[in-house]
This record gives sequence, structure tokens and C-alpha cells, in this order.
Amino acid sequence: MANHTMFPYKLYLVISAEACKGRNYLQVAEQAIAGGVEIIQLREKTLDTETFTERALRLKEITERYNVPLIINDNVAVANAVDAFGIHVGNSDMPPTEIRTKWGNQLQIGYSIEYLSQLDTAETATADHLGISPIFSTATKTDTVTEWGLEGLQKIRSLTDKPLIAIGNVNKSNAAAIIQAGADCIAVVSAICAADNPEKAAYELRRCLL
Ligand code: TZP
Ligand code: MG
Repeated sequence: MANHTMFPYKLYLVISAEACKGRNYLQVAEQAIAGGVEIIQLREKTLDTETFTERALRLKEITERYNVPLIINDNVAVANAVDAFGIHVGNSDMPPTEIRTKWGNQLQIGYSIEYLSQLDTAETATADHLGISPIFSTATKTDTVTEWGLEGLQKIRSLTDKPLIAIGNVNKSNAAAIIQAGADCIAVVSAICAADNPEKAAYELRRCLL
């Protein structure tokens, strides 16, 4: 079983063009990295594979320059096409066991936990890190199941050694408490993508996690 201390990233940006409110997602990503974001996921829910791949390749030019790992949401074809660091999947995507069987250890696999019962499955055992989805309910993603809260996070922490990434309405007022409750990393969309100054927003969030 992976040891959660092996996940060295504390501030994880989940980005899409839409979340950046008309600004260029590449610029927002670069500013976020300057502020202290350590790992980035490109999450585009409506693009075909070709367009998603083009956007991912452009983002990868930036993440590579700064040695920041790039994760692709949902679409394994895109993740493989751009030689991403990882793929993030949920319950309606290709299961981690299938990804591992087909592509071995090429991709780090993130897997969203929405039900406690998932912890006892081969999918969770196969994943490299787990998303606590959502830690708090959020307007950014409304089709969610369980709002875990800090207690839910603590419960999951007691049941697994996998790295835990908390996502959902995370901001500088709750980030430190989330780490204290057992998360290894916090992931945000709007706290950085929708901020007036993404670099400053990232810097302030990262400072909460020392
Ligand atoms: N998965 C669970 S909550 C969420 C995702 C992708 C959205 C988080 O967005 P925000 O704006 O950081 O609350
Ligand atoms: Mg998904």
C-alpha cells in the first residue's frame, strides 16, 4: 500500500479554460505555479479528445518548464497522448484496475472517493492517490454525493494510507484545518482560477500549508 508521506505536493490546481473567467488558462497556470502550485490537473468536461489533447499539450509546455506534474481528468487517451504524469478518474470513468491492466505504471492514478464503501475495493487499492470528493459542497461541481467534511476526512484517513487530496470549496480559511484533519494535499479550482490575482491567491493558500 502506498504511504501517504510519499505524495510531496500540497497545493494542487484543477484548471479548465471556463474556470478562468475569460482569461487564458495558460497564463493562469503559469501565475499559479509562480505562487506555489505544485501539481496541476487539466479538467475539461466538454471537449472532444483532439481539442482536449491540443490544450493539454500547450499546458504541458508550461508544466514541464517548471517541473510541475500534469494530471488529465477522465480521458486516458489524452493522458497517454501527452505523456502526462497522471490521470484522475471518478466512478463513471474508466476504472483504475482497467487503466493499470492496460497501461501498467505509466500513469499515476487518482481516484475520487464519494462513498465509504469504495475504500474496500480493488479500484481504491489500485489507485495511487485518492480525492476526497467533495470535502465541502461547492458551486463548481454540483453533481456530488457526500459532503465529507473534516470528520469524513478523518474517518477516511483512519482507513487508508493512500495520499488524500481534499477538493471542494477549499480556500485559505479552511486549508490549514483540512491538512490538520489528515489530508496530504488540497486541490482548488475557483480559489485560484477565479481570483483577481491567481499568483497571490496561490501564494496565500500555499502559506497556509507550511
Ligand atoms: N471535484 C469535487 S469538488 C470539485 C471537483 C472537481 C470542484 C472544486 O471546485 P472549487 O471551485 O475549488 O470548489
Ligand atoms: Mg471524472
